[in-house]
Amino acid sequence: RLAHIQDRLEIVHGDLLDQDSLIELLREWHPQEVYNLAAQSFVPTSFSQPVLTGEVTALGVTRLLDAIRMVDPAIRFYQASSSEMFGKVVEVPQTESTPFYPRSPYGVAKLYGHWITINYRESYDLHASSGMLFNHESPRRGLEFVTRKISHSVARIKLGLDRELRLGNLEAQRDWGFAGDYVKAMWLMLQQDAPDDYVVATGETHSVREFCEIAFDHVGLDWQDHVVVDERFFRPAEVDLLIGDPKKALSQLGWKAETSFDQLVRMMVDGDITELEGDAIVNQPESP
Ligand code: F7E
Repeated sequence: RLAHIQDRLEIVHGDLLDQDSLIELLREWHPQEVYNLAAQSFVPTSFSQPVLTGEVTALGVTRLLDAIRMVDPAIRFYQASSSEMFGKVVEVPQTESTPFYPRSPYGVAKLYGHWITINYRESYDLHASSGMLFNHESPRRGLEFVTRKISHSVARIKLGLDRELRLGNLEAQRDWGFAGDYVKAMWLMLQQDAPDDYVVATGETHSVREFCEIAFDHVGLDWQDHVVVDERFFRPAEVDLLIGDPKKALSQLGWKAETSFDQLVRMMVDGDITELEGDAIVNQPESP
């Protein structure tokens, strides 16, 4: 997923399970800013691999923060906290002061990461901020997440490569935004004089069903002719409704989401159609 910018990047190895590798990286590269976006981030996998999820997504944050404390406490740190920490929501919409109620081992692990970031900020005076990001999507999203699963399947069905799309809970509601907008908020957090925690969201919520409707409609198809509900994709505990209140990000960072829900859905479907058409051209047999 980095292929489009790989010639402008230097990729080096580090492992959130191996603190020495993190210390080595910081010593060798002297970064001024560190963005921790690494995690076991797929919620269903966190139910089947809860301990691994805790090691990476929770304790991994401590390893990285502690490496920063040891090597150079002036490094500015961003932690990718998640709306999954709000889980079975106790307040609508969710703000920076809404109490947490995670509903998966992933949500629990992210909550640990969130609090250890605050603890290191308060204990060692680190410039450590966390962004409580609501779902952020793009054509580069992994195929296991529902938005990309839908957009990819819509493109395959449109191109005659498939006929049906099997999904779980169509009634789940999420505050979906465009990842390209959200990374600006992350960067802005580290440019502030003081570290802080922010909700990053659009302030709108939509169901999986609505996502399907718009995605199929965009290519002239009716979602009801293709979507099949399959119990295999239901979760042991579900997060039914998320909607963030991004007021603080607007007032303190001057940030707001620029991409609408409709634009996001259409961008993802178009991205998959272009990619699949490209594959079809590449895979065409050579003419004799
Ligand atoms: O599910 C429902 C599913 O897997 C969204 C991660 O980036 O955002 C993401 O977590 C909803 C859930 O994302 C299928 O039950 C229905 O209610 O796309 P998702 P997520 O679990 O919300 C947060 C902010 C993160 O931090 C996470 O790392 O869609 N759903 N049918 C389905 N979900 C999937 N994956 N597949 C289905 O077939």
